[in-house]
Amino acid sequence: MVQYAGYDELIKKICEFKQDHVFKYWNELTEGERKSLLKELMSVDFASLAGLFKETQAEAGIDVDFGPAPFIPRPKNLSDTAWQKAKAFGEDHIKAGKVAAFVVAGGQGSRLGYEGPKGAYTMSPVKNKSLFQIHAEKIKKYSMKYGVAVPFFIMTSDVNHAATVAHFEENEYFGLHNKDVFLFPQNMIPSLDANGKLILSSKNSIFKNPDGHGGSLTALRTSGALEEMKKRGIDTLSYFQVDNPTVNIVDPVLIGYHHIEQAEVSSKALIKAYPEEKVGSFVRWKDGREGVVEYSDLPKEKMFEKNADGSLTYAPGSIAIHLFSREYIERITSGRELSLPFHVARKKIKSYTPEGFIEIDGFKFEKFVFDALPLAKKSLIIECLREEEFAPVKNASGIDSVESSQQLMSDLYKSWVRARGIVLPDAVKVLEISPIVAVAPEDLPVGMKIPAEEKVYIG
Ligand code: UD2
Repeated sequence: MVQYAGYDELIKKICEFKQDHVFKYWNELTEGERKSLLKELMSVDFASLAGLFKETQAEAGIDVDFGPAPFIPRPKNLSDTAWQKAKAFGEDHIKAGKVAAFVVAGGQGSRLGYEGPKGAYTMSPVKNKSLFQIHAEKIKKYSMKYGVAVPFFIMTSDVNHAATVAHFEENEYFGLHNKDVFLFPQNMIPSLDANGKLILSSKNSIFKNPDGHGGSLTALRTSGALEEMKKRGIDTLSYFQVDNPTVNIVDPVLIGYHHIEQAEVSSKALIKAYPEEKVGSFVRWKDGREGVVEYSDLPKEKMFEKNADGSLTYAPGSIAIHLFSREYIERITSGRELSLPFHVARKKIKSYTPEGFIEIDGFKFEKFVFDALPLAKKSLIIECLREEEFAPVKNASGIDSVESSQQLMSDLYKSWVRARGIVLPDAVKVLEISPIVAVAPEDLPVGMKIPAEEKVYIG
């Protein structure tokens, strides 16, 4: 057994949990390296990890005693009284400076073949702006439109924090004041190999993965972000994912409904295009709690279940757009670590050997943000349209790819132009409108001229 003054208890525990292989290279480590390994191991919750590994060996099951959750359908005619009332309420709320934007951006662009923060991936159809630039420019536009700063909270992870900060600094925060942009990393959790052992990522460190977007609620507290919001009088946080360039980040209608209905969490739903679409389903359990069941957990019979009119029973899909009340996050994280369940993903993981890395089978553990939804005293869901708010960039090609996202963006901008009665020359194949010009059709100046070129950027 290795020895190190002051760490006897820890070393004993590591041996008891049969994880002492982490000391394999102990004799080759410098004093500093030994200390850093021990410090890292100090933060590991060995008992919880053992419990998580046990779960990987059992057949995981979820409570399937649920039906579809009710939602507020999007009216055919947007002059609908309730819709307009919500919009007006929401606009006043934004103008009062009570809304902040929050993006979860702890992931890398690996699936796109890009080894950097996913948010720094450049993809807009004409200008090739990064996802972060698109989001930041929208937030700048909201600030201009509503005459108030909309603070931008960005959750990164240890894997990409430094590169994300650099992306914002190099680009001068895309026109935002840096005092209104808050970047903070989420927590990390060790991964395990197929036998439940910690995995070495070097001679003196263990492999960890970000703890999932469900870790964001705890990270908001531990990073001081919640405190900052309170200081600024923010009561509503608009949560979204970094990979969706058409997200309507600050939506007065959703904000209005959220407050009028006194919800703690409000979410956007779109009608699934087909039963197996890779979005979560909104459900209501027998005891009245509402939440989301991920597509991979939805039992097949429910996935394909149909209503009498032939529509899918579980049609409303979650696109990971939520409004959280600040007080709700404060309440559920008041014990500091919000105990949401961990979901297990079987992954190939790079394990250190002195001859180089080898890929092994392992388990990564992640929390999902939507598991916090059932903790809300009141939640609501409103329908939105795919073509207006959902163009995810997940894959290098095919479904939810860069190409499909660019097409959706261009189509959306063209629809804004038409809605405004602006002439769109036939020659225009691809159109991009800078968020600084418009985040909604009504922002476009009537009488605007669009050049008859194949690719047009309005900026
Ligand atoms: C998510 C949803 C799915 C649907 C879809 C819409 C889950 C489990 N699934 O699927 O139901 O709504 O999105 O696009 O939520 N992230 C972090 N830290 C982490 C892990 C993820 O910040 O530790 C961020 C990541 O940068 C990205 C977002 O969370 O912005 C989504 O992550 P994903 O790509 O793993 O989610 P996906 O596409 O499987």
